[in-house]
Amino acid sequence: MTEEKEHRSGFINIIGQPNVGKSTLMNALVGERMSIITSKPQTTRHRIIGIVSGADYQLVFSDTPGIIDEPAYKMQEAMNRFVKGTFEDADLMILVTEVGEKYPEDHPLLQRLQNIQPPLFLVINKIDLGEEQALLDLIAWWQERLNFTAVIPISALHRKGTQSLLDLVLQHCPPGPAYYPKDQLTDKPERFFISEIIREKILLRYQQEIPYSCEVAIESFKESQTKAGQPLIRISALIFVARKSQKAIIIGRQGAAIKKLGTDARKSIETFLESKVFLELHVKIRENWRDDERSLRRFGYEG
Ligand SMILES: Nc1nc2c(ncn2[C@@H]2O[C@H](COP(=O)(O)OP(=O)(O)OP(=O)(O)O)[C@@H](O)[C@H]2O)c(=O)[nH]1
Ligand SMILES: [Mg+2]
Repeated sequence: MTEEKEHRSGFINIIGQPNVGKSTLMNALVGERMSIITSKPQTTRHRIIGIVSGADYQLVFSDTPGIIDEPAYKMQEAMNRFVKGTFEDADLMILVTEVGEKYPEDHPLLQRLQNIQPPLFLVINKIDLGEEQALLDLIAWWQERLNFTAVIPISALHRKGTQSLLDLVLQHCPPGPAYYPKDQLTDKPERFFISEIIREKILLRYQQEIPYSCEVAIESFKESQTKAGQPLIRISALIFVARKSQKAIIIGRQGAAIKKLGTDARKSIETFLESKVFLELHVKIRENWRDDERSLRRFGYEG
């Protein structure tokens, strides 16, 4: 008789400053395009779960928003709360930093991480951009400040070191049951990911404060057919902006900008849903939604 391997599972929470590559890492670990990624900080606004399952394990990763040191809006306070929540249920914490990044000595996160219960991994990302010696100095800097179970230099973008990280994570996960069905990839509905794809295109296409003033809500999602009888998904989405001038920018001259945005988003949604899609976009002004409790609740920032 062969001995059965004990089932392992855990919540592995990924935290760090904005733009260090948390979402790129999570997608690399999960092997799916789950979280949106852009070169702009504060791309991720929610806690997003990505599940990796095997016959005798289940790893539940959480991607989180970058920590905002001085929140200017209630929305940003909510983003920080999502990060705080990850301290409560972590079986393992991954602090992501990037080459060259050091925290101020009095940064609250350094203090917060000094006494945490679960194992703490330091992942130094973007090693493709740095030099060996600088990396060694950086590792020493971090190790003087915190007690890590493991320090792993990686390049999430180039998938370097990500497999070893996954193996190490698995080794440090406690015995436990599967929390989700083994074929489930995330806990958020399809609609959430569709609104995120549209938000990603807004982040990529518009400058300055525009992407930060936008939120996307899916108004309707209907399965239908083309005239030729092919499956077609009709999606109507609302883009909320905080001011009238922003609405004009999103729409562009004679609607040119929103048309391009729509085409771009539709193509990505078609890939995501593996279906033909008809996408309708509307822009609405909701003044100061980033500070309005009701709007924030509607956009899923409670908790
Ligand atoms: N050169 C290099 N760039 C990377 C690497 N990993 C991520 N990036 C880039 O860094 C930028 C930010 O990546 P994200 O994954 O969105 O970072 P994040 O930490 O999730 O950012 P927020 O959600 O805004 O907090 C993107 O332009 C990525 O392509 C890496 O290993 N090397
Ligand atoms: Mg992110």
